[in-house]
Amino acid sequence: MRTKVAIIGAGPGGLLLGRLLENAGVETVILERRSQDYVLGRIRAGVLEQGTVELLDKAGVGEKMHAEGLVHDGVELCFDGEKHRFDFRELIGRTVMVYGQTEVTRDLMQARDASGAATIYEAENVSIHDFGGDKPSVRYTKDGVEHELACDFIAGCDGYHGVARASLPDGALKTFERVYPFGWLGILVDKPPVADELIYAHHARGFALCSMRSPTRSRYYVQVPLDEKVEEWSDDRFWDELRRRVDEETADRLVTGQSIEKSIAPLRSFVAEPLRFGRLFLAGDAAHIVPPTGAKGLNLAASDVGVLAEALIEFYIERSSAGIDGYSARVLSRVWKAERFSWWMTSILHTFPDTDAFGRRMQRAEFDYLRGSQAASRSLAENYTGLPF
Ligand code: RFL
Ligand code: PHB
Repeated sequence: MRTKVAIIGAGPGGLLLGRLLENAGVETVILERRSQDYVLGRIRAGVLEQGTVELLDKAGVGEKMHAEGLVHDGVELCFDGEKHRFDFRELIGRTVMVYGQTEVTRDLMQARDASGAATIYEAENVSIHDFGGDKPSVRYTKDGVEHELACDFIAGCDGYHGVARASLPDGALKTFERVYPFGWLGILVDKPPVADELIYAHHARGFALCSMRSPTRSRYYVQVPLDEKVEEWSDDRFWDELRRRVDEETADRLVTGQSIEKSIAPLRSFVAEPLRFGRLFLAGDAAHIVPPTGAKGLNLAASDVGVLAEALIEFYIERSSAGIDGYSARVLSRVWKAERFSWWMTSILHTFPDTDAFGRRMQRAEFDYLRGSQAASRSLAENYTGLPF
């Protein structure tokens, strides 16, 4: 089998890249280790930057998102029970869209299925070869049969634990990492959200987030120590803990119910450099990880593949390598700014085991400065709604 671009991973990054390339007439094959249902069963991101919304529109998969997604003009930050609303529309004239990663992924999968482009789910033992030369290839096993896919380029959109980054020779990559000493315990529940907008809460007991997927489905998170076991968190224990961390009015308004999903995600900052090796590109979580506090992970995956698609289309249509040569530097400059914002949001909103009294006052001073300063509020709004692509 032969294709132009072999894409590893059918997460939002790989699927969006496939869609943008197919729209420009560049043939792709996507290889995904898991089944379609497994990919759709992962509950992850919920907030799309305006630029991501525009890219999904450009890809021709925005219809359902505009019909069902919730446009949010702002968010609330709550510090030890005191709340302040940041109105992004008023501050900088931009908004975000609440529309789940599951829905984005489903829309992209449906568009791909309808177009007839090849996606091989449950592809085992995927391995990548000869990407240093002109004739790269990908090998995989499907239903016990080994296959080889010859291609012009390989796009590693296979997430943090994928095969693409792991296949690079020692010393090819420089990596930067920070592992945080806590995780997020998240639950999904079929009850109306507690508020119209997201509430990010700092409390001495730990961070909490009130989010949503729709007017009838809510998503809540609380910060927990890394060694916490999800089995030890009954729904009642979760609701009690959440109530303690938010302001009184929110606690009183909370509509609780039986969770339909409950899981713990560790928090990490990670960047690999560079993101291109001959004919192999890394994009999305394969290239970098942000802690979820800034809601940037999915958005970065989208902006990476937006740049990569442009570069590959330029190669095929204009016969120019300028885009692929500049891919790594262009993407990394935006990635580092999103890393900074996610790290900063994490630093001010979480309770760190080693934070002393001075450190807590610094967190408080950050909050007071943010809510009192138009300049600081605009900076928050600019970063949260997404820096330019
Ligand atoms: P994905 O989604 O991990 O997809 C990678 C795909 O590659 C497959 N794969 C392989 N396929 C073939 N062979 C192999 N050897 C393979 N190894 C892996 C995997 O099965 C998978 O299907 O990466 P992608 O496309 O780069 O997308 C990244 C996003 O998923 C991620 O950044 C976000 O979910 C992060 N994130 C959030 N991002 C936001 O922008 N806004 C948010 O509000 C937000 N909230 C979150 C989040 C992530 C969370 N968790 C669970 C980490 C909230 C949470 C709790
Ligand atoms: C979510 O709804 O899952 C969500 C929202 C905002 C974040 C992280 C996760 O910052």
